[in-house]
Order: sequence, then structure tokens, then C-alpha cells
Amino acid sequence: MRVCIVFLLCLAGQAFTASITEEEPIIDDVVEEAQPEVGANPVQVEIGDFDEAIDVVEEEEDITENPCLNHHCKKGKVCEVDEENTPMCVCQDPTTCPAAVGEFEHVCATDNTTYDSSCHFFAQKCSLEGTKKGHKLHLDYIGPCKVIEACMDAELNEFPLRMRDWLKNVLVSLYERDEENNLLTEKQTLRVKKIYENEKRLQAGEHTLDLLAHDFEKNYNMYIFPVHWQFGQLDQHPVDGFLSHTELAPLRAPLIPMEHCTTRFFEQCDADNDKYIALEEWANCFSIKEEDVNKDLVI
Ligand SMILES: [Ca+2]
Ligand SMILES: [Ca+2]
Repeated sequence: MRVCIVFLLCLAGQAFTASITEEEPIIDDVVEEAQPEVGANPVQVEIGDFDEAIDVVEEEEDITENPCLNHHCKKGKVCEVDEENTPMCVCQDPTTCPAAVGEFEHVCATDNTTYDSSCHFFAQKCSLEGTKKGHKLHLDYIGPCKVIEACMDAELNEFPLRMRDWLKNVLVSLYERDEENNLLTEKQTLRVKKIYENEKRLQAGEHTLDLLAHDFEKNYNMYIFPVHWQFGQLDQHPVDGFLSHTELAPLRAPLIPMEHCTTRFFEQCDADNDKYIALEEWANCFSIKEEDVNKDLVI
């Protein structure tokens, strides 16, 4: 059941981003022209659409009718034209945000304030642009703010057990549903096929932690690719072998309200504490052996 919930939440979390850093990631300030194909993967999201750290894609096309038509603004901003009919991005008025339909549209920010929706949050963040408060304000997780209990050491160790199993099951499920070959690439399909066809594979379901631990030991090889795959899904802006907090957000933000060890887990993944999770650090977090970390598996 937990797997299903997490899976659904990740789907639900597509329109959100988060960052818990006190500092803005340095290398996130890039313009991404080509957006990855969206929808194939529960955690693959339209980062460019809502990513607070990615700059605007300016398009210089000659649009006679409405200069704002092709002028995209980052989340929290909307396009307006000035007196010379030149489009520019200005902070969105929060009152123009669509009303939240349900509680799941609420978001909790790092100031422990619940915002009606991510639109309201980003509009507020924009209005604080240039201030210390605005710089520190980030979307933390999806859903209204709530007390998140402390994560105990023993619980922290359980987190990767479930997460690895979940990643493997997500991949297998994509493979099973991939009738039109658009959920996974050819290379990914080949990798997952091996896992899918392996008779020793632990089927998806409610498993005890002991069984998950035992399976990881016994079928270790089946977990190597899913861990690499997830890294590749998140490492998109830019594709550089490092995950910023913003890149991690699509996975992290929906999980936090469900799994109270999420924040601590990803914090400790960044072993050298440089605010980025390198592939090696990521793999190590999931107990993938150093000799099995392979950039070529990030496909
Ligand atoms: Ca990256
Ligand atoms: Ca690091």
C-alpha cells in the first residue's frame, strides 16, 4: 500500500519543486532550451515550467499580435508589455492564482507557512526578490505544513530499503505498461527487461524490512540499474552528474509528508556537504558498491 501511495504522490507531485538550501544553487542558473520528454516517469517533471532557479527562455521572435505569446516567465512571474510593447516578466499578483481545489494543492514553505498553492508561493517569493528573506524562502514540501516527527537512526536505515524496492517496482511497472515504447528508452527497456524476466525477482507488495534487506543481499544486481536510472531522471538541469536541491525536489517534495526521514536521508547523501549529490554519493546512499557505480548506466 505504501508503494502505491508513494507512487501516486509522486505523480501528484509533478507540478512542484522545492529547495531546502539556505543558498541558491550556483550552477542552476542556466537556460534550458530543450525540455525532456514529460510524462513517462512518475518523477520526471516539467522542471522548466516551475523551477524557481532556472532562468527565463527569452525568445526573440517577431510576434506582432501579442509579444507575450512566446515570452516565457519563470514561476512566480507573468509577462506584461511595457509602453514600447516590449514583453517583460513581472511578479505575479497572488490574487490572480487559481484557487486551490484541494488540500493537496497546498504547499509548505521553509518559513513554515502554508500557501494555498505553489502559484501563491512563487508569487510571494517573487515579491521578496532581492531580499534576504526571499533568498532564504523555498518550497519545502507538498501539502499543508504539519509537524514532521524526528527521524531516528534506525528509521533512517529503513528508508533506502523501501526506496530501492520502490524504484525497482516503478521501473518494472513502466516496462509492463510500455506498450507503445514511449515510457522507457530502448536502452532502458533492455536493462529493465533483464530485471523483469529474472525469476528470482521479489514481486511488488508489502514486504517486511527483513525480507527487503535479504532480497537486496541476494538480488543485489537487480538494484544497480534502478538507482542509476533515478539519478538520471533527476539530473536534468543541468545534466552534470550532480543533483542540486532543486533537481531533487520532484522526488523529495511529495515524499516528505509521507516519509519523515526524507529530509535527513537526502541531507546525509551529500556526504561531502557541498550541497550537491554526486552520482557516487547517491549510489552510496543506496548501498551500491563503489565498483558498481557506472556513469554509463545513467541512461
Ligand atoms: Ca544536475
Ligand atoms: Ca556532495
